[in-house]
Amino acid sequence: MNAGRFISLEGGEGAGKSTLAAGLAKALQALGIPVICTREPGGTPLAERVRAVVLERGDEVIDLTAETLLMFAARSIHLANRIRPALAAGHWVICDRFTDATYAYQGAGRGVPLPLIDSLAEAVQQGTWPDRTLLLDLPVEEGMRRAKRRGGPEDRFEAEHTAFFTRVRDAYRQRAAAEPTRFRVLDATLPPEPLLAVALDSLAEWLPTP
Ligand code: Z5A
Repeated sequence: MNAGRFISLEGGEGAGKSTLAAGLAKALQALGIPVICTREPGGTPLAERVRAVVLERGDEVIDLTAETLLMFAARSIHLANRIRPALAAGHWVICDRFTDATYAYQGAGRGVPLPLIDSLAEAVQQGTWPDRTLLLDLPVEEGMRRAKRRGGPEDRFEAEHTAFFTRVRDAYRQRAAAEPTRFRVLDATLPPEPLLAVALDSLAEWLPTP
């Protein structure tokens, strides 16, 4: 059995992660690779319920610590019930966001101390990190324009302002620079098809040779 690969997609809102995830899954399946697409927070029925709690704009305050704990609670459920079993079965896992999002949004965006995120990541992931993380890098204003075009009610994150999303983008870029083996930074201003081609190139070392 071939080794499963864990691929995460990251970036600011509207960066094109969901579109790229669908394109990647189709292209990998066409190469005979078994693949599941999933997302965080969420990815299992129970973790999706945690997602609803953490994204909804309700009356009760969810403070920084609660928000961070909810992200990791959902991640723990997701790892145990979906990600680890799929990898063990030799499937590729394409995950729309993972722990880098917690560092970017809760850490840089909200100001949660990084040692708290470090210790939760260690306890929950026990060394499970993506083999490759594709960072879809997009100017903040363009991401906000795309998200607005899509319409619908704003969640607790979409209601944030430019300064917040700028901190998120800077944090992602810093993480990518610090871990060049795991990360590839993709120009998310590219249209979907060329972006998919660049993404596939960045996974070439694990793809079957034609
Ligand atoms: N969050 C957190 O705080 N901490 C954590 O640990 C985790 C998450 C895991 C929900 O994430 C929120 O959770 C997120 C961070 C927080 N909040 N924010 N912001 P999400 O991933 O579900 O939400 P999102 O980032 O807002 O995703 P999105 O808006 O669905 O965007 P996307 O998946 O990156 O983009 P898309 O849906 O593929 O495309 C958006 C639009 O752009 C759409 O109209 C497309 O047709 C268009 N598009 C897509 N690709 C392209 C290209 N290449 N060119 C032009 N237009 C494109």
